[in-house]
Amino acid sequence: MNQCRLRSLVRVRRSLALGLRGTDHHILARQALRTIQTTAQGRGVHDLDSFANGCSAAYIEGLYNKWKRNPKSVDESWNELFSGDDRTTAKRRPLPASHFRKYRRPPVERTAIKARSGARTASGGASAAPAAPPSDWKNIDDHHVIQAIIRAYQSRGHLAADLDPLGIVGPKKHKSVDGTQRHAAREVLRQHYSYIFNDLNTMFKLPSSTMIGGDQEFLTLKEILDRLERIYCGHIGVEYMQITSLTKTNWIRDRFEKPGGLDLTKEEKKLILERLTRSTGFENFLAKKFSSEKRFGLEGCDIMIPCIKEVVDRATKQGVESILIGMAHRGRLNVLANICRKPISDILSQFHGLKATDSGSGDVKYHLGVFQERLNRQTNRMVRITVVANPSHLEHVNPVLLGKARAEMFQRGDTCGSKVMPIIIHGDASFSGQGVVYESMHLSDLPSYTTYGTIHIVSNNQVGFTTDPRFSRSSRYCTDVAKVVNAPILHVNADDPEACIQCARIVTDYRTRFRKDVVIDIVGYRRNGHNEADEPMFTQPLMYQRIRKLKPCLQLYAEKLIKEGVVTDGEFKAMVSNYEKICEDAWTKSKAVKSIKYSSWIDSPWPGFFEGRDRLKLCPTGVSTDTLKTIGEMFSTPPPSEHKFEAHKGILRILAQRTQMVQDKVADWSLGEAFAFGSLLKEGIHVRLSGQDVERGTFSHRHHVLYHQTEDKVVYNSLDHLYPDQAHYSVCNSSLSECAVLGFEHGYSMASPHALVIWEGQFGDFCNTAQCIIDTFIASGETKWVRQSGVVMLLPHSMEGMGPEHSSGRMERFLQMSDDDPDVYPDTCDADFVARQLMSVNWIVTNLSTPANLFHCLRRQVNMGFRKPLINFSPKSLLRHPLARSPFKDFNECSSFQRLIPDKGPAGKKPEGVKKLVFCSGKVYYDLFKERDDHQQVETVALVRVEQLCPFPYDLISQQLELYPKAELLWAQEEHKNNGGWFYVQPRFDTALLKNEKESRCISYRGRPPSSSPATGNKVQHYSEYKALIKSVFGELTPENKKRLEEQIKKQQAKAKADAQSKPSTKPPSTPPKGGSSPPPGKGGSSPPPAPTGPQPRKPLISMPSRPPRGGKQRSGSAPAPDLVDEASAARNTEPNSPAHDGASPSAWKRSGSAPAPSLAPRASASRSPSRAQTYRNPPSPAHDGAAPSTRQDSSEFIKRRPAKDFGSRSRTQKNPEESELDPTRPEH
Ligand SMILES: Cc1ncc(C[n+]2csc(CCOP(=O)(O)OP(=O)(O)O)c2C)c(N)n1
Repeated sequence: MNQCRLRSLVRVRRSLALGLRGTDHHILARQALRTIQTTAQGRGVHDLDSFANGCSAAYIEGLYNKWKRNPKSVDESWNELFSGDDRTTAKRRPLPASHFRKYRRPPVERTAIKARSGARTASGGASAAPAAPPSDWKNIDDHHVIQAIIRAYQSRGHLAADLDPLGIVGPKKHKSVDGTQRHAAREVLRQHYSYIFNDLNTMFKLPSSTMIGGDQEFLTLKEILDRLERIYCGHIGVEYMQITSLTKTNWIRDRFEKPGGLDLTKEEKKLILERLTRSTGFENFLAKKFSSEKRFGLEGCDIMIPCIKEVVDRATKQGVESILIGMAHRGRLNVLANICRKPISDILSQFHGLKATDSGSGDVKYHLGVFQERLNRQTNRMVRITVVANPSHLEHVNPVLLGKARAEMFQRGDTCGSKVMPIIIHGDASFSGQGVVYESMHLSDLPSYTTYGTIHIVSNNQVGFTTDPRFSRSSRYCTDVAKVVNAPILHVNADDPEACIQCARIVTDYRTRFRKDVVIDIVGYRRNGHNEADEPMFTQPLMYQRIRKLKPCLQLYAEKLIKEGVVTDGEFKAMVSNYEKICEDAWTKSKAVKSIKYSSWIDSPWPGFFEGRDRLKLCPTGVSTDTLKTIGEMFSTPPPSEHKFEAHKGILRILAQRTQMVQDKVADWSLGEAFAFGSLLKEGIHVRLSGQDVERGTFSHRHHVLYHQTEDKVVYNSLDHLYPDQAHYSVCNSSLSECAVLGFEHGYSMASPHALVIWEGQFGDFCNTAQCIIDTFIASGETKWVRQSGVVMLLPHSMEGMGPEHSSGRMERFLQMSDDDPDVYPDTCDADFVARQLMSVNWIVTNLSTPANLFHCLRRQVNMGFRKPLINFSPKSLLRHPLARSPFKDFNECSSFQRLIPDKGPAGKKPEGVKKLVFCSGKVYYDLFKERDDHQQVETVALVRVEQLCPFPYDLISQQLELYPKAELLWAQEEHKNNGGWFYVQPRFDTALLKNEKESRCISYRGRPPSSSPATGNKVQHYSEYKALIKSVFGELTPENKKRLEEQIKKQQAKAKADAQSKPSTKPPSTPPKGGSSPPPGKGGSSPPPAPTGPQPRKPLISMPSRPPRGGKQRSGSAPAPDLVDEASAARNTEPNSPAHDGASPSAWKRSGSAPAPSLAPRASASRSPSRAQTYRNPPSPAHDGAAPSTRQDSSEFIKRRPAKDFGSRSRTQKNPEESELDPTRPEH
């Protein structure tokens, strides 16, 4: 390639890049250029050289695309250039001069040529390009301007669209040279405005970036402007040029620009009129019958109902079987009547003020949910329509709806949203004002949260209560938030029903085609005040003067169709009176209704779940040792070596430590949780764990997903591959949102009772950003809407000296919202007391202290005959605390959840000698346990753990009170007095004490004083508060105790030193809990205690176990080892569920210095659906032999490539994982 050509190509490339940067065009243009480069081989490159600049790049690209489709569709000269076929040139037939002029190589500016040729000559390059007549410049420029004008309309035409039926926010018309009034104001056409209106009859060739010509290649300027004006500045304003995908923008262009594409038939128009008649008729009827009742009517945006109906019809035709709608008050009753077809008499009966026959507190009529399954007559297909019950808190139903939709997709095995479709209806003020909208939008494209496109419909009445949009948002449109997800936004004038219906069609088709979010903004008005009793003239006088003069949309449209001859006046009147009759009949029927049932407004029925079931039967939660072993082995085994999965060395160490635990038959927190998940998966229960960084776990303890160290997005999740026919385990790191993600998981849990759905907060402290979801859905959803949910919230909580916002999950708030009566002692003699108590409370609040109890508690969530939210305050330092471990026998068939764990040590064995009975909950128990030992009060102080705070375990508490009749009663907590459990437990203890007539004691508080901040940020203060708490329970350390402890510490230090010298360097990290509240050695604390796993000393950390062969017959788990059998049978004869360290001498655990292993596990695909929707099971594997994991399935399935966006090499350049991610003691902030 000669120098000249090379330089030219470089210039062309630069021009194209400059002209098109930032879009897909850029890539396309580059490809085109590459082809041009190749095909132009052997030709003079001056052709390219002179055409290529920023403006013409798009033009060339367009021509090139067109040529690629059909070489004859472009001028011969272009064909020649693109094909690079010199023979064509030779044989070319002579073209008319005018034609040839257009595409002849344009002239090159003489001075430029001179300069360039000078440069070339200087460098020994080529000669100057020939000149061309200046008239060619004009022609090229004109085409450039046409192209720019077309683009201006496409990208900014919406700014001049006629969207407001009130004409308040309207385009200013400008008179052009031909006398036509045009909307496209200067802000659309900008610099082209003055240029273009000089000669409207010039013929122009249309670029490929527009479809306005249809089959025509040439149009006059006037025609081009008229068509663009009609398309982009009429009653629809479409925002789509912000979308970065060329396919999508072309698709939308095609739908809007193609001539005739938006035309409707007479029949279609008639159908719109009929539906509009219903929509308006329903509001009119309610206004007539209940003039003073709030109904939040739709008047002014009545077309929304026909729009939704169009979406429903069209989506159903395209295969959707279930449509979920989330919306607020405005027009909701109309949606129930005319979209869901809830019998109008049922709706009207809500106005009669009737008593409910079932329990619950109910909700106002415009918040109730609906579930209807019916035949859609338009499509002759069955469709389910759900309107999810919602609170007054605007927009907060959005994530709940999305979660429910996602779960339904999962249940149906719908992997692309082809069967289930969510629709969210927004108000204009709330859409732009509420942060949850943005948070929910950001879930739309995440693999584990996507609903494959949500249709957003804004009922934009241009006012929020009494506030004008000019004072309620800073963005031009209320819909601007949707741009963050690249959604096309169609603004449409609500008084043009046909335009609205066209938009409804386009958004539905867009969702079906691309599975992405899309928005229609129906710009109307609100004919009445915010509610029907409100006077809008107080605050919007001018607006309402206009509204009063405006005819309703129905009347306008009827007049139009009558004029067009689509319907007669008589036909229209008949439509109106027919619907009036329907409403009147329903009214008569509704008067016969004497009571209502909340349950007939349920949005998430669980057919078959409650029928024939003893709801009060609590099924056992323990599992066999074999199951534990299978799960434990798989959970601690690295991916199969044949896949060369490179796991991090730190992970391999953690797996090895897990292996050790399995061999020792003891489980730490992580293993306990894995046992719960794994055993439920085995039973066909789908488990979903979601939240920020949950895959690894904030405290680096979980590691359910292993990451390939040299390949991006290659992951391994062993819990999803435990059994071939197990249910699907989904563990997903969420977006950094509490509100939307918790709402989503709550919605997910509503879809089916056969799933364990867990949201984990990064720290419990952050759950208050989801307070609205907690208050309005989780705490009160059941009583308002008779709807159950078993969602679990895991909230890391404990005072570890980590400051005010990393210490408290605000337990007191959850307890305060619990609806069990503190003054009523329940009937504890009832055989079903435990289940009944659980069933009648609004949620369960736990603060657990052992892995086994976590296991049982999580399993109980799905073993109950009903569903209840569980709020569990999970530990931080306990995740690795040597005492917070449970032996396998605490998980087996004889064990169960312990609502209260009594003292089983010397104090519990000799209760008569006990002077203080200390009740506590959660992590503080371990502090008290150690300090009691240090203070040598193991026989005089009994420590009792209240694991389940709500519902309060009255029966067990009373037993404890009776067991220690002479002891002083204390409640010890690490939280401040106005926080934690104290205010909840105190009146309940009083109630329990009052029950016993002989009782004269009362319980007193030991803990931090009240504070407005949940925790100090000062470590010194933290320790002094800790010491004060300990002192208040045990008193000062005696001099003898101090001396004894000092000696102990010295001994331990000497031993540790000797160990360090004798042991190999592969020793596992034995890190004591970081930031734990236990005072450091030398400050009255003691060294970390050993794992209480029995008499044998802890083995040194083994090297990585060799993985059992997969797919073969031999397996390690097929026959339990003799010691396991013994363990299981022995366990059956022992007292169930006794914690490992109960009864163990405190000094025993001090002997060993080995800290527990930080734990972790592996993972796979995030968005897989089950083969059998009902049971949530994974597809069966042919390799399954019904036994241990080693033989189960083709191991190639184990390693998954994540269905996530490719962010290139970014992830590879993140911080050094060695330094941060795998530091087991380093919690993330
Ligand atoms: C989170 C929240 N804040 C405030 C309110 C009180 N409120 C009820 S309706 C309303 C106006 C909503 O305006 P818009 O979203 O435009 O819907 P419209 O009622 O106009 O249809 C307000 C502020 C509420 N219900 N929820």
